[in-house]
Formats: sequence, C-alpha cells, structure tokens
Amino acid sequence: MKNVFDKRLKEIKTNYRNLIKKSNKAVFSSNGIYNRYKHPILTRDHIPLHWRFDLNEDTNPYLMERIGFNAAFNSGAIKLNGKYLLVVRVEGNDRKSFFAVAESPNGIDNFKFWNRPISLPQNEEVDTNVYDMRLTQHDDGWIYGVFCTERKDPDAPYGDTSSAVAEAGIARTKDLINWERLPDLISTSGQQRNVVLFPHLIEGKYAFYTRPQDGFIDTGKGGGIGFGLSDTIENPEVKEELIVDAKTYHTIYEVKNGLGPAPIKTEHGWLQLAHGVRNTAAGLRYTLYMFMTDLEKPWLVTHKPHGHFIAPLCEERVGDVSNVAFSNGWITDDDGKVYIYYASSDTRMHVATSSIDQLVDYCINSPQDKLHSHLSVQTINELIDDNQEYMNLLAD
Ligand code: M1P
Repeated sequence: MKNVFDKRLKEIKTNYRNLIKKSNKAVFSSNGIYNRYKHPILTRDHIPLHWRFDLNEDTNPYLMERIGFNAAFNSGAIKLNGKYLLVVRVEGNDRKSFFAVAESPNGIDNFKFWNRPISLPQNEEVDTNVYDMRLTQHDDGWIYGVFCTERKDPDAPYGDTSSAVAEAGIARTKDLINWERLPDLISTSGQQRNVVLFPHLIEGKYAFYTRPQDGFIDTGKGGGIGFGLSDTIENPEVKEELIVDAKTYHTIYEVKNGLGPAPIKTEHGWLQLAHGVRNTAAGLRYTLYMFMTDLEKPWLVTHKPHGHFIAPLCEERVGDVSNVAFSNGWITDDDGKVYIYYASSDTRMHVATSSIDQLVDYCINSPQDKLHSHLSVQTINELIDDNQEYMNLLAD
C-alpha cells in the first residue's frame, strides 16, 4: 500500500508543479487588436492538491481524490501590490460555485491559488450558489465585489426543483482575504445578474450597471445593460434603471447581454467590455463585444463597433456549456497594457492582451452594425474604395 501512496504522490506533485510553472506565449494576432495566448491560464487542474486529497496515508492509503472540482472560470481581476489577482469562480463537482484568489507575477502565466478559498460572509437569507464576481476599486477606498447570488424560487410550484432567483450580492474588502458582506442590491426588476459597480460616485450616489431580467435564464421583457443610482452602498437600492445598451434583433446580443468588468477610464471615454447572447440551432452562443461611454455621463454610448470582439475559437468552443466566451475581469498596467481575462465554455480561463490605445482605436474606428446585409456590403465597399490608392501594398 505504501508503494501506491508514494508513487501516486510523486506523480500528482510532478504534474501539478509542471502545470503551475508552465510558461505562456502570445500567438500571432491576425486582427491586430489583441493577442490570444497559447495555453489557458487556469483550469480545474490548477486547484491546489491540499483542497482535493486527504494527504494522510492512514486515512487515504490509495491517495484518492476526496473533493472533486469541475471548472475554474468567470474571474474578476485586479492588480494589487504588483500582483495580478483573479477572483476565480471555482465550481466543485457538487455544482456549487465559490470564489478563490489566484495570483500571477506577470498576468499571463504561473497563476497559483492562494492557500484557501474566500470565506464569504452570509446574510440572513443565505446564498445557495454564488458566481461571477466583478471587482471595483472604488474612490471610497474599498474594493467591492458584486456577484450573482442564486436561491431557489420561493414561488416555484410544488415539484419544480429547478426554478431559481438571481440577485446581485455585494461584499467589500481591502485585501481580498477579509470580506464584509452588505445587503443584496434591491431593484424594481424581478431578478438581476451581471451587475457592476461604477468606480466613482455620480451626483454623490453609488452607480451600478445592471441587467434587469424577468426570469432566471430569460431576460424576458426586461434585458439590456441598465444603469441606476443608489443613495448608499450600505442599503443599496436602485429605484430606476435606464437602458444603456439594449438587446436588439439580429445582432450578437439579440437574446440578452450583460456588462463584463468595471469600465476602464481613458481620455476619450470609458472602455466597456460586455457579453452578448444569440440563439442558434445548437443553443445559445455567447460572445464578447466592446463599446465606449461618455466620460461624464457613463450611461451614454458614444462608440460601438459592429459584432463581436472575442468569440470562442477552436478548443474554447467546447466545455460544460459549449460555445461561450464570457469576461468579468481585466487589468490595465501603468504603461497602458490591458490584460483581458475571459473564460471559455464555462470551463477554463484565458488571457488576451492589448493596449488602451488599440482598444480605443478599435472602438472609435471600427464601423458600427448597420443592422442590414446590404448596409454591411455598403460598409465593406466604402473600405474597398478608400483602399484603391494603396492596392500596390498588397502586390507581391
Ligand atoms: O452559461 C453562460 C453564462 O450564463 C450566465 O450569463 P447570463 O446571465 O448573461 O445568461 C451566467 O450564469 C454566466 O455565469 C455563464 O457563464
């Protein structure tokens, strides 16, 4: 037996160490807007061994996994004390998601989980499941985490063991270790998911991007990325939500959309990253798109390129919920480099890098979606016309 335990321990340790140390490499970017990377940055195999195995040979002679993990995805992101930190949505084999911090020295590889997952304080009405935390370094000095808290629908008819209610949970911290839980956001919509706190007060109030929805999956008559103000953060309540970016027929956000991370401030306005969802014969397809909002009035869209910015590609297309690209975290360095953290198919985490200059250029200079095929052709023809005097550049 000793042999089994020792052999397995050696192998498990070697595999884990090799994975954590593996370096990542940017791959050539044909679109020139951002670079993808060769490897995912976090997977369920990155979960620390001491969360998974009972390491006592007396009680676990076969060194079998005692606690299984299913996925590491949809992560909030922040740079603190020079470290690139992700608040990862870790999902156990029991389907429960929770948050855990993973740290990297450079933002692209060597991500390693901290010693323990986050112990999130509970309110009177406890969470059944929590996920998709957006981090906001607020002017008030706190780092806020806004996330989805899911509970069984109290109005579900007898025998319905699936219907759920989604609300925006809020917690704050200074170090990502100790968290203070605040009441859930109250809004006039039936449910909320993809809620993001804006980093500055507006008219002395806390400002939230929201995603009003009638049901748990369907946004129903609601939907769109909303915006609303709350007098306080200790008793957060948004009485009115105005729609910043509506879901729209025959676009990549036809069925629903939702904001990703807290926006990035630039001299030209706020850079915004969101996900859009459309229906296909193969089910829902989630892609990422960008837009910019006005510096003073961050609820007003000023620029919006057509179509998706990042769509799931190759292996990214397959996972627990296939055909999904989702992002709720990005980090900007002082030199303007932007690390875009996105998950594929509700399974694993990736990074793409770009810069503020490139992203602003992309938002301002890419054509808008004109919503009709013949107008798309017109837009392409305009570019072809403008390019006529440069066609020699394409000659051999
Ligand atoms: O499964 C895809 C995504 O579905 C939800 O996003 P939305 O509320 O926009 O439909 C979330 O549960 C998200 O975590 C998940 O990645």
